[in-house]
Amino acid sequence: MISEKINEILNEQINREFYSGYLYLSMSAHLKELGLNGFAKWIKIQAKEEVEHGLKIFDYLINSNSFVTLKQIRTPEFEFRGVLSIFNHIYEHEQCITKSIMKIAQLADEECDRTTLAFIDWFIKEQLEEEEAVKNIIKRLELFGEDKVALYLIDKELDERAV
Ligand code: OFO
Repeated sequence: MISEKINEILNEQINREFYSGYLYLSMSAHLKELGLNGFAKWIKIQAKEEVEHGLKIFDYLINSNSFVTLKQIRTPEFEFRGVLSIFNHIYEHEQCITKSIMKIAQLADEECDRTTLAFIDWFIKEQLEEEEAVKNIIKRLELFGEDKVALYLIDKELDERAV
C-alpha cells in the first residue's frame, strides 16, 4: 500500500524525469543545429531514457493500485556557452535528480515501505551510472574541448552510442 506522501513524491519524480527529457531534447536540438551530430545523438538517447524513467514510475504507481497525477512540464532553460557548459549543466541537473531520488528512498525508509525502497534502488544505481558517464565526457572536454579536432573526434565517438 503506497501512502499519500509516497504517492506525491513519486508523482513529482515523474515530472522531474519528463522535464529531464525535455531539457535534454532542447539541448540535443541546439547541438544538432550546430552540426554537432554525435553530441546531439548522445543527449537525445539520454532524453529517451529519462522519459522511460518517468514511465517506469508511472507503471509502478498504476501496478500498485495507486494513482498518477501528471503535472505541467516547465519550459527547459539552458544557456548555450559551448559544449562543455552543456555537459556541466547536465551533470548539475543529474546531481539534483540524484538528491530527489535519495529523498524518495529516505521517505520510503521512514515509512518502512519496503516495496518502494526496492523499486527505487534501481534508480539509485542508474543515477550513479549516469553521473559517471557525463563526468567522463566532461573530463575529456576539459582536456581537449577547445581543440577543434579533438571536439570533432569526441563528437564522432558519441555518435556511436546505440542505447
Ligand atoms: Fe532519470 O536519470 Fe537522469 O535524470
